[in-house]
Amino acid sequence: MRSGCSVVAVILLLGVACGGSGQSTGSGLPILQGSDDPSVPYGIVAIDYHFHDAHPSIPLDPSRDVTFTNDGAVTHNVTFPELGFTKDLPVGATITIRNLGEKLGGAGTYAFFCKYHYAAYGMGGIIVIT
Ligand SMILES: [Cu+2]
Repeated sequence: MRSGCSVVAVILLLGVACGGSGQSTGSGLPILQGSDDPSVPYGIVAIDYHFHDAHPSIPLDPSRDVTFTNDGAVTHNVTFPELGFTKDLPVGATITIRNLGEKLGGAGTYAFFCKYHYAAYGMGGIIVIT
């Protein structure tokens, strides 16, 4: 007597790569790391020493909230020169900027950076507002 046991293989597609591939939105990517659901905040994750999903961001509605989460091992920072906004992002912390595109001034591309690691590592990103 055998017990029929079927194994279901679950393949996890992980690892949306960092550098260079951030511009392909909606072109066949099976999984977007940053949510494309306009009803939830757009999430950007800081690691050491990079901002995921901000090279550039997907085009965001001006009313979209944007979160920055530090998934790295050291304190990072989020600075938007246009806004005069600069805030430290401790390990494990998340900050939310509501209606980011409205605050930035509407359609356009806007640079932000980590003030601690921009010079040494180029730790910055681009927000695209539609
Ligand atoms: Cu940093």
